[in-house]
Amino acid sequence: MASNDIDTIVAISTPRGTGGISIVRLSGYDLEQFCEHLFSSKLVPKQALFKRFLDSKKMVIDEGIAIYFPSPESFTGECVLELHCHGGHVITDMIVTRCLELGARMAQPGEFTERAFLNGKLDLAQAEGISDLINASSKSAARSASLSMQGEFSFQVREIVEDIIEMRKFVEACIDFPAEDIDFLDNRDLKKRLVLCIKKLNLVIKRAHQGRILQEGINVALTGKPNAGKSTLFNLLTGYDSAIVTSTPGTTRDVLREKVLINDVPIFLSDSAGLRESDEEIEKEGIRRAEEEIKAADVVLYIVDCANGSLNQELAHLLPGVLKLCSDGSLFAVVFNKIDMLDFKKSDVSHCLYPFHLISAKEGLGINELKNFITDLVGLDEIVEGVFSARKRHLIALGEALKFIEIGKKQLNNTGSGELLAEDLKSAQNNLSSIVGSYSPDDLLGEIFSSFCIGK
Ligand SMILES: Nc1nc2c(ncn2[C@@H]2O[C@H](COP(=O)(O)OP(=O)(O)O)[C@@H](O)[C@H]2O)c(=O)[nH]1
Ligand SMILES: [Mg+2]
Repeated sequence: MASNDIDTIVAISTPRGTGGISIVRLSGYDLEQFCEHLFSSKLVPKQALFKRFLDSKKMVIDEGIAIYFPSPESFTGECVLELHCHGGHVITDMIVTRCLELGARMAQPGEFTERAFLNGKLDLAQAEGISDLINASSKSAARSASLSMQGEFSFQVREIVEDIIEMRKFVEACIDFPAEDIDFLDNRDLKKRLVLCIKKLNLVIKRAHQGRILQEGINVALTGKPNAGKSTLFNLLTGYDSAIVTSTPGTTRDVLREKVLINDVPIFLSDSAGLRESDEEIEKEGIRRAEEEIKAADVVLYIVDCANGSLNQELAHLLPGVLKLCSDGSLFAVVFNKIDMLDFKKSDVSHCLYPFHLISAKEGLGINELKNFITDLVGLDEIVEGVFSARKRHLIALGEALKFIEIGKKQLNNTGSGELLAEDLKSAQNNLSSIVGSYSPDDLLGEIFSSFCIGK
């Protein structure tokens, strides 16, 4: 598209509200005329200049700083103008209105970053890193998003793509020139490269998996029989008494949800009704909702009152029913509570088939260890160095790429067929390329950028 066909977009890039300053940002190509009308003077590239922002009658709307970044040396790659005005709804709206009068249109969410992507300023994973950085809810999430933004994730993906391209060149040459008679089965080097590629992919997947958890958090459902101490634990972990705790079984009916940071990991914790047979209408509905929580959770913590006499019976009978409710890929663990009430040791439950931990929610015993237990459970035991932020779509693409390379390797071993391997390598490459955006359908781009905030 010719540069003069591109709309000039405008948006308030700082949060709405009152503050010291607000930044109104424009991106497009014909910003010279904006400057002339808005300040009655020209701008010097890349210099912060004190200016008076004028309305159509040359009345001063506000005074502030204007910085002009001529194309291509700007965030979007187009000409960008930043207007730093006083922070307040009315002033910023008046400046935006003036820009609209001068021919700009309001930017769509993420449109500045989308333009940066389309102009080759950053790739898709970097663009997503920016959005993740803005939305980060913990220091680790911000650190990992910053690495993605700086291109670390893309770099590692591109490195694997290059390996795959090299392998494809070799395999396709063998197919095209059979006279050379290169025997795939005997090509140790190719096999070694496939093995190395799988190893690299697995490491990237581990980092991406951890990065996704740091970024998006995990849903943890507390469940178990009535009176096990779920609400007591919920209150302890969230830091305040939102759940009612009583010794009357069946107290909790509604689902309570809170977001907490556990070891800097965002956790969406839920407390719900205890699981038991009940004829009472309200409790039955509470149990139904509790079961929905179990189904939706990434991690189900089954709380057991270890002072209750029927511990083994509970483990043998109730627990398998709960497990059945858990969704595929979710994690399940048992937390033995009330260890303050009796002399209870790990060896007393060594027959428990699931990962377990011992606590007293009432006395706060074993709680720090429980926090580590939860983060270990989801694979954050040892945070691999250089974790970058990632999203579900990245993990799916990485998983697919790994699957294709593994199938290709098997096919090479079993049949020595170059054709099949070539196809698998191509599919793996396409999946990886979709992460950085060099192979992404338009609707995917639309979906990604529309989730950004306006002004970014
Ligand atoms: N001794 C002792 N009592 C506990 C502990 N945790 C909870 N309780 C008590 O057990 C009863 C039920 O607790 P609650 O949190 O309401 O259980 P829920 O039904 O699973 O939500 C209350 O009287 C709590 O004070 C614990 O670790 N030790
Ligand atoms: Mg409760």
